[in-house]
Amino acid sequence: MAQAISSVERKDPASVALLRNLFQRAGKAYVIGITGAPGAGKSTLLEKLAGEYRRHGMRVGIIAVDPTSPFSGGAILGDRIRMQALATDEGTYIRSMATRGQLGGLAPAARDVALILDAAGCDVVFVETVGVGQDEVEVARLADATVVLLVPGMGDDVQTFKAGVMEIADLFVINKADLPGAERVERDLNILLSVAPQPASWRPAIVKTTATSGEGIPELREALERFRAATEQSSMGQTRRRENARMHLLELLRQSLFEKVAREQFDERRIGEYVEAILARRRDPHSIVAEMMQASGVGTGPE
Ligand SMILES: Nc1nc2c(ncn2[C@@H]2O[C@H](COP(=O)(O)OP(=O)(O)OP(=O)(O)O)[C@@H](O)[C@H]2O)c(=O)[nH]1
Ligand SMILES: [Mg+2]
Repeated sequence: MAQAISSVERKDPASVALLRNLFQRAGKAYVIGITGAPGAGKSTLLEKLAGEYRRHGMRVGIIAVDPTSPFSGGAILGDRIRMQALATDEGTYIRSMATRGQLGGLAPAARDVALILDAAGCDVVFVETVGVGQDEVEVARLADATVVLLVPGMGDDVQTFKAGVMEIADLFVINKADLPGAERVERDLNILLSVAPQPASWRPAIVKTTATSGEGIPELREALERFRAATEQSSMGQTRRRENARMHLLELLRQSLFEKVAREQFDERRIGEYVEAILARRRDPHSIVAEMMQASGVGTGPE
């Protein structure tokens, strides 16, 4: 599995055939995205939740995404330490991925890794992402269910909920429920949900947890299983899977085109020259791009 994942991450030519073969075997796993602010307790929660699924006889895969921002150094090491209890469990597979260097963004690569874990027999695959940017929204598209973690007293009050996060959440977890303020977050969230437009068949569940002690974890698993049952057969689930497949296809196309042109036309020196030409208003960016596209044989070129 490790070799397959590395091959996909490196985009070896052989990985296309590998993914094609694995695609036939995949499609059974329940892919759950977990997102939330840095330090919200995602990894701690995941370790407990994975343990809970293991007790129900499920095999678990975990993809922990390291945003590799200058502010989060050591996140991978941190996850390893936090998930130590799982490290020796034969039914759990943990993999960290770095977003740095992912030309096409995190989501396509994470989806392929999830596919590998799925094909290898994981019943549940968790994808942990830090909720700081576009990645969280993209990861929500690859997941069958998206869990958004909130914590009391960290500026996650309703006033500061990011609009995008409200839209992607299938389930809300209020973690660190042992800290003061959890009730208030729950109350505010309920008010917000009662006014937000929702698909008629599912109002996002709210589960309070204390990841450090494991409190609320069985309830979280049950809520996730209820969501799965509600979406598996429903038209809401169908619509979502269709939309996800469509986004994935378009994303892959976008990425492939970009990589083709980038491989053939990019080098730092040339980009630097273009940038200077744009700054000096000697060239406009649209015609530069059109020129690059034409040189790669994927465009008609500038008028
Ligand atoms: N009091 C309290 N602390 C918690 C709880 N859950 C996690 N923590 C602590 O919060 C800190 C961050 O936990 P992590 O699990 O690393 O959080 P994370 O969201 O994975 O962090 P990043 O991956 O770095 O974004 C750790 O010190 C945990 O022990 C909880 O329910 N209550
Ligand atoms: Mg973490």
